[in-house]
Amino acid sequence: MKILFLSPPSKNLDFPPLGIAYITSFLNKNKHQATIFDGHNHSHEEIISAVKKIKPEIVGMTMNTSTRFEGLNLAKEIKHTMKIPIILGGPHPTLMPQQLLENYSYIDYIIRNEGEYVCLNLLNALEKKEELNKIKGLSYKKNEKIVHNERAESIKDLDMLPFPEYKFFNLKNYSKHPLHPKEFLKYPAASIITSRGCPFNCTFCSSSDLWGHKIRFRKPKKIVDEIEEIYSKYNVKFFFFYDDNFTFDKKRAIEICKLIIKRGLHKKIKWLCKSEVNAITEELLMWLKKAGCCVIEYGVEDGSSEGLKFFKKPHTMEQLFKAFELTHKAGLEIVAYFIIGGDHESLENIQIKKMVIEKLNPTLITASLLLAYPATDIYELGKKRGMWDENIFLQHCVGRKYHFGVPIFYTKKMNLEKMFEASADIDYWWNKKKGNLKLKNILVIVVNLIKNRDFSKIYSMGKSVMINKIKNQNGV
Ligand code: B12
Ligand code: SF4
Repeated sequence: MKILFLSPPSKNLDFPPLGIAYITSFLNKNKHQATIFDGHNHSHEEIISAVKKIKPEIVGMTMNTSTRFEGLNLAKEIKHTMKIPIILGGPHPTLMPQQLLENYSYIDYIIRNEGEYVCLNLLNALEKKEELNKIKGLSYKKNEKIVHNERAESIKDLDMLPFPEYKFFNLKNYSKHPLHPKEFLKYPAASIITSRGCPFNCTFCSSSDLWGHKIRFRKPKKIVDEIEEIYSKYNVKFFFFYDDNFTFDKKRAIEICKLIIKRGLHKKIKWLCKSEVNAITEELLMWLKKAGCCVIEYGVEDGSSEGLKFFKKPHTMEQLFKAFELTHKAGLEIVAYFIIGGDHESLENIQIKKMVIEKLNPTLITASLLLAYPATDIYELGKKRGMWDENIFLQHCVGRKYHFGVPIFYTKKMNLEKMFEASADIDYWWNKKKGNLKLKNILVIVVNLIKNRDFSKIYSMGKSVMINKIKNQNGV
């Protein structure tokens, strides 16, 4: 079948959506005609006119919670003008299939969790006009009733999958990481996923739910083959290993490094990976560095044991300090992610966070507000406290109680205003100190906030800039 994949025209996307790139190459290998229209930097109208020109038999759309309305608006218009079936997949449809099928009549099918085989089975069945009740992982409407078939098994051997199809993306359109190596700024960057899933269960995160609380790995040879292919086909010199936890299996991570070095790629490329601090050892860091890794991103989240417990983080404070000490020693740049909010959060805890940040000394930090994504413990806790119910995701979630279209989890001790202020203040304070706040970056942030109508954050940022300026003038 001729299927076209789309991703909503988001203002907040640094990398091509790998999920639809994986499904596209898998379907094409299995005799369907799959393409992607890269909607990044295109308007709603431009995407619709591209779909009309391509004339697919069916459209597949990836969607997360933040991009749900951009995606739904596109789906609605495509359905009304072209009368073709619409499939949704990705985080939000996987976590909220009932609500989407119940409330948006133009959605025909939802593919939950891992998409490759389920999508293939659906297209084959539609082509042969077969019953859909045996397709595991599929949700759909039958005689006005919504049916959720049982969950599909995870793909056992990820190495069976062809590499994701990059040719439909205009890589130059995607933005650069703030720590992008200067010498590679003129080349495109790309992301790679070397494993799927995460065995942990942090209270704010939906990743482990999406992938089934287990981690599955690809083999080092295939990963390095993929890097070589992207390097030679698209001239990509900076790679992001966007696994939830690239270093979870240290032995495998070191094997990947050794293979990168063996093939001489470490002299041609640089890369970044995400890791949990509890996986870090001196030996591992030595190999990462040797193989061209220049930045490591850690999910720190909080600076107190109480906070780590609230978020069910898999690391201790001791492991945190040790990992940062070793990473500095190895000469890698560090991006540290923090969360503002939670039952432990207070103005005193924010001060503790700041002290911990000074001690850890990361190159760059992001202090995000605690958001309640569907199916997370945080979402359930807020629901229990009467802060919201499932209908919240039917709303656009714009205004001071929301961020990125998702409700903010706040408490009496740490209300919305204090949270916005703390987040803007920490980001500004540390990133200014480390020289990361270039005028261009600030403008990009402000323009994005205006587009997202996040006026509370703009106000808090402005206030934070003023307060810090006054403090500096007074030598505080
Ligand atoms: C890399 C990444 C990013 C990158 C790139 C995103 C991108 N271009 O896709 C960056 C850093 C830009 C990013 C940004 C954000 N991200 Co992000 N990101 C990830 C991460 C770590 C990996 C995504 C990935 O590539 N996976 C690998 C591919 C193969 O999997 P996949 O995309 O899920 O696709 C599979 C299935 O979902 C399904 N599928 C997907 N789409 C479709 C479509 C159809 C039609 C079908 C049939 C099937 C299907 O089949 C695919 C193959 O099996 C995930 C966590 C995770 N491990 O999944 C979070 C994750 C997706 N991100 C998340 C969030 C919240 C965000 C942000 C909103 C964060 C923020 N506050 O700014 C933004 C939103 C950006 C945007 N506009 O989409 C959440 C989503 C939660 C939710 N309920 O929506 C996740 C799950 C992380 C989490 N901890 O909860 N992200
Ligand atoms: S935050 Fe990281 S460690 Fe925790 S569940 Fe999500 S992916 Fe796993």
